[in-house]
Amino acid sequence: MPDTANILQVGPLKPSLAETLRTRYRAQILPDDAAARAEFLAGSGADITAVVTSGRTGVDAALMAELPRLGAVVNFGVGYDTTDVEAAEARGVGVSNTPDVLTDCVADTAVGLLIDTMRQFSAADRYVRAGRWSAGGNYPLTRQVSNTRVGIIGLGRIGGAIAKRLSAFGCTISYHNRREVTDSAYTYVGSPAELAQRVDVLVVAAAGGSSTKKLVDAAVLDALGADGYLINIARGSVVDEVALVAALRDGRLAGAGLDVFADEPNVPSELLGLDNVVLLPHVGSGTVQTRAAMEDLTLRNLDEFLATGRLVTPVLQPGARV
Ligand code: 8YV
Repeated sequence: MPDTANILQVGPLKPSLAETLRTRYRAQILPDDAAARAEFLAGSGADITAVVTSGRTGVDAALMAELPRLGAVVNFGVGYDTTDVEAAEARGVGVSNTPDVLTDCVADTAVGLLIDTMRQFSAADRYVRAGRWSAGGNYPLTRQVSNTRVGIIGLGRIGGAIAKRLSAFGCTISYHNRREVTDSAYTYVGSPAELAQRVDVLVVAAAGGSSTKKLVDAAVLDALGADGYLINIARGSVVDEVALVAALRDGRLAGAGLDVFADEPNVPSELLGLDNVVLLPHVGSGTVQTRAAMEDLTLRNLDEFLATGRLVTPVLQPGARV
C-alpha cells in the first residue's frame, strides 16, 4: 500500500466507509466548524492528495484551492453536482463517481414511487391505520399505472432502466435528453414542456448541476397539467420546487412522488399534509447491497488512484481535459 496518510474525508460518509478510511488509510476528516476547518487547512491542506466525499457534500472550487496537491476527488454516489468539475479540470484534479452499481435500485425506487403516487398506497396505508376503513368508508379510486404514457427526462443509465421497467407495464415511453439517443426504441421529444404535454407521468432522471437547474419549471408543470404526475429521483435542483408546491397546492397537478428536494433534508411544509404526494428521504440507492457495492467501487477508485494515479470509473481522469 502506498503512502495513504494524505487522504481527506469531506462530509459525512457511510459509517463503514468512514471507518475503513480512518483505519486502513489513516484519513483525516475536514472539520465542519469554520475556525477548526481554517486551522486544519492552513496546517494540512497542502499535504492532501485525495479527497473522499459524497454527492451530498462534494468539493467546491474554494476548497480545491486550499488543497494545492490534490490529485483526485473520489465521490461516493453517481451524482457529483456538488463537486466543481470545471475547477477540477483546470487544476488537473481527477473526479470519480459510482455509476452502474446503483442503477437497478434507483430505477426500482422510481417505479415504486410512481406506483405509490398514482395508486396512493402510502395514503391508503395511513387511512387503514387511522381506522377510517373499519369506520365504514372505502378508499377513493385512484389512477391506473399500466398502459399510461410516461415521459422521462434524462435517458441515461438510470432513465433507461426506468424505461425498461415501465415498458413491461405496457407504458408508452418518450423522453427528453441533452441529445437524442440514437439506438433508443423510445420517442425523443425536443423540449421538457413538449414532453410534459404528451404524457400522463413525467419522471425526472437527469443529472443535477447548472445545465439542468429548474429544467422542470412552471411552464413544464402547466404542460403536465391537472391530470399529470411528476416523479423525481434525480436531484431537487432539476425542478422549480416553489412552482411545484404551488401547482400541487392549487390542484394544477394530480400528484408528485419525490425522493429528492432542493434543500435536503428540508421538505417544504406545505407538502406534508397532501395525500397526493409521496415523500421519500433520498433513499433511491439505499439498500444494503447497493450501498455496499458503492462503497466497494469508491475504495477501488481510491486504491487505483493511489497505485497508478488513474481512476476506475472517472468522470474526469487526473490531468485530463473534459
Ligand atoms: C446517494 C445519490 O445516496 O448516487 C447518487 O447520486 O444521490 C445517492 O445514491 C448519495 O450520493 C450519497 O450521498
